[in-house]
Amino acid sequence: MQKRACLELLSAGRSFSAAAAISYSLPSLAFDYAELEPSVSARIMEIHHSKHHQTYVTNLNASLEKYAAAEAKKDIATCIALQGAIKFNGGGHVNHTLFWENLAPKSKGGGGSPSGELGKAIDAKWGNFDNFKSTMSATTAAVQGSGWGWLGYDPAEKGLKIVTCANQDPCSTTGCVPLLGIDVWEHAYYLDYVNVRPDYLKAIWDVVDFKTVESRFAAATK
Ligand code: MN3
Repeated sequence: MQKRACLELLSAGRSFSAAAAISYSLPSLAFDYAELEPSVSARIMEIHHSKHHQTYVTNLNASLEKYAAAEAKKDIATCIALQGAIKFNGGGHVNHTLFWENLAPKSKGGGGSPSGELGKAIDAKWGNFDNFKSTMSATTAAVQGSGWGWLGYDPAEKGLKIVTCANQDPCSTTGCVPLLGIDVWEHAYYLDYVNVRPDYLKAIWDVVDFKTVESRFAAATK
């Protein structure tokens, strides 16, 4: 990955330090860990945010530091070797940052339905909101192994799309702008739902914040 593309990819939560490497930090949440219950337990939220997401941030920063050192030495072999770690941990950071922002407790706007232009676009593509939800849940449930389901906006086709990504590949690798992400790594649901991923994918809609999804759609289509 070219460094420039890498920087564009990793636009979330970035700050510049005196060193050549860029450092990222764990974003704070707009709600308490327990506030997404019963859809997502406080225990899952705490581990998911403070352990899993933190680890992606820590490993991303370490990889970028090594990358900057290798680049300064014109050590292209090391730069190439680091690209997998940058994609995985950078994707993990970008994906989780988007995910937390598109979740909210019911008391703070979670569990609503899309309105405005997004609501119209969803109805035009899937007939109605319930059909969209069941289609996205089914598509996301079918991810093999660890990955993500996304509602994305495809600028080439000027339309909405449901896409899935393996591991921590960001939605942008599909050519779509991410609007709504659902994490289906086992760490996102196993403590609450054990092996029944579809039950998690039913309950998650009660804490999706469509105001965030609408503003992402507006930004992508303007
Ligand atoms: Mn996760």
